[in-house]
Amino acid sequence: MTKPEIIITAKGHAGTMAALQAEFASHNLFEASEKNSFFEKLAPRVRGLATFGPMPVDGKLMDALPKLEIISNFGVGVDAINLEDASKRKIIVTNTPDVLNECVADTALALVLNTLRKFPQSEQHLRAGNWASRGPYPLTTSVGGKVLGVLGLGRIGEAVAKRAMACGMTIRYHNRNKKDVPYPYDPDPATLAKNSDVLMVVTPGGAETSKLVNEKVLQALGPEGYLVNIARGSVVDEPVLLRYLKEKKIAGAGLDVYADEPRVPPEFFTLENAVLFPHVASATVETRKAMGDLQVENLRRHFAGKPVLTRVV
Ligand code: 8YV
Repeated sequence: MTKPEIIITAKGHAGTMAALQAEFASHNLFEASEKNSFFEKLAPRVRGLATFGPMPVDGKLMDALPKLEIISNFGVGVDAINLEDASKRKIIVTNTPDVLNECVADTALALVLNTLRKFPQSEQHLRAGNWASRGPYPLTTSVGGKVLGVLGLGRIGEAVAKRAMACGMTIRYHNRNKKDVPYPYDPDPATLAKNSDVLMVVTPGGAETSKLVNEKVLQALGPEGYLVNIARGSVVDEPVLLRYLKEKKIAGAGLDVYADEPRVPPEFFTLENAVLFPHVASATVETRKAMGDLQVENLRRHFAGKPVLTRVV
């Protein structure tokens, strides 16, 4: 039986790449010297797209592949894929939810701890020889007793809340719709920010949440408040955040995501009140394998005529 043909948009985790290449007749977009002729040549045959990373997948790209049946994304966030365009063309879109919840929540908690307690900065103090020459690192602020405001209390948000409570934090949240959970609900992001010590952004990306954390929200968070973002850079107004950090209009920020990854505005690098991770939330061998397995399984099932496991549209 001939293998279904797919395009792989970017180089992913080695095990996933090996599985995709073994099971499907795969073509690597990231190795193509000329993208237009690459698509033209494959257009009559390609039935699947395995997507990795932030490359936009829009109607124009879908039209360039008229036989496309499925887009299988590596990652829970599908903000780079135009879902409306896919749905209009009856193209299935799948993602990799749940398998990454625990690792992403671990990263969120690490950012809370590191941002409030300034562990990376204090380590830097030691490495620079300042402990012996200048004395102990300045005191920081406790995590226990603080209020964590979760903006986007989904499956990942719940896993973050559980961890934060183990550290003695109390939880509040805002979602578009109130949920049946034991945490107090705030009606909008600014109210949540006002009522929280740490605002934790866990919403999906995309047009609906673009710059949801704007100047009004950061102002409400105030000079004693901290922002942590493990969602998407697009959810926060980045230039405003940068200004608020520089001017100490908020106390600090812990970021795993940025507006234009992997480019991070260099002004961030000089800020003593920011902890910056390079989008590593799900980046463990175990979780990336589980994400890849799910991505491959969705393609496998689709081409075997079975329903996919994690369909978005
Ligand atoms: C990955 C993510 O870093 O799942 C997501 O939406 O942002 C991360 O888990 C990303 O998918 C890697 O391509």
